[in-house]
Amino acid sequence: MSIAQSVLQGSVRDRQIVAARVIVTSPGRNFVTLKVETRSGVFGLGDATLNGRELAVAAYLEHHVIPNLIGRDAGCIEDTWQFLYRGAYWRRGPVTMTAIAAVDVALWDILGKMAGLPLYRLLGGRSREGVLVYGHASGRDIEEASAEVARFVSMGYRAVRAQCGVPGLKKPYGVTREKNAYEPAESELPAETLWSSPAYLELVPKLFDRLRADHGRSLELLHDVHHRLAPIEAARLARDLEPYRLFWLEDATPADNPAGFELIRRHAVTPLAVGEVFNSIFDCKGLIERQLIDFIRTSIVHAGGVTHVRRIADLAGLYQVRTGFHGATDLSPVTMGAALHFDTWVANFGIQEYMHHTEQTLEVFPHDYTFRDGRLYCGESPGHGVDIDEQLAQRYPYSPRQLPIARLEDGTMWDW
Ligand code: GCO
Ligand code: MG
Repeated sequence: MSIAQSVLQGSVRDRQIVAARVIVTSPGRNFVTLKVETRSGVFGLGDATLNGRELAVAAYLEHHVIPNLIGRDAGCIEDTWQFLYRGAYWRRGPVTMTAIAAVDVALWDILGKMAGLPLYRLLGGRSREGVLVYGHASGRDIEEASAEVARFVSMGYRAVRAQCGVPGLKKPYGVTREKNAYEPAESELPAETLWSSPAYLELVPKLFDRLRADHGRSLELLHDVHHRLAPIEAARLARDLEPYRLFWLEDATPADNPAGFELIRRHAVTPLAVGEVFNSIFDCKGLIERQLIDFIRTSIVHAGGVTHVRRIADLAGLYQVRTGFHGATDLSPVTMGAALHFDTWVANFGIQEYMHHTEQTLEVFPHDYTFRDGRLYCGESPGHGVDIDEQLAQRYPYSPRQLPIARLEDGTMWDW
């Protein structure tokens, strides 16, 4: 029986996709959500948010994906994934892979709801009780950053990412203005920031020297370079940070050329994390197989959903590379919900990034995950456990915003 025929029979008929739509909402920041509905009335949600490029994914879904979904069997998750990936002819890229992810996560959500099982059980069951997360502490200077780390420790965090202002550089990456989560995409046109690698390289070892002195050896500390350094500079920083035993140093250099990481490896044993901007297993493959990284950050929302990221995690597992999914606030609670189920199941779990969403966002996305003692716990409700309040969502119309750019002091464009 062909797939087209099978959707018309028995319970398969209940699983037939009868509607799908894109919901764009901006409760403090933009989110794009795909809602897929079946004939039985069961629906699934997938996140399709690509920060600063939201409407590209919304249009891709509306014009090029949704028409293909109507009439399909929502239970054919693998076939739908292959259809959207191979069938487009134009493969990969963040827009395509985010759109595919939204469909994939929505279909896993439907499968869970129809089976009456939480997503982690569909994947293979629980490997751990709770999911270790890291929060974001930052300060305009070292003093303030250390006080913020203390605040995270007092909230129960066992792992904290620390970022700090660099003297002379305006709008440093990762430093919040208030005690809210860092939201870089703040204006319609990109904000201009200033960068200096020498000034940064002087400062960061001092920051971690102070953090170890103030907070002891057992707290897990992380840091994000945000793709700013040349490989040999990244190697120097990774070596300078060795005494402070980081959990990881993230995006130490742009990964466009994976061989750059060989230079870092040659000089330092600081663990390396990469991959939040990756969107397929082919971006990850070289770094993993050559054992140039320790944590892979590629997330469900930007890399084709659960179906594809599961393959990335399995490949990583062969080389003892662990997961450390991207979890900034521009990934919606839908992604957080799905990621926590994945993290609860996956054998080679490392850590999960957790930037707390604003209360406004959390109201729009009712969810059943909870934070306790430095860990997040996924809920037991069927599917991924995150919903959307569509009426409330309507009250927050899309607001155009782009990510900042960075320039050197002489005006040269740099990596933000
Ligand atoms: C992180 C990231 C974010 C990104 C943001 C871009 O490690 O959390 O680097 O801060 O900059 O997700 O949209
Ligand atoms: Mg990052």
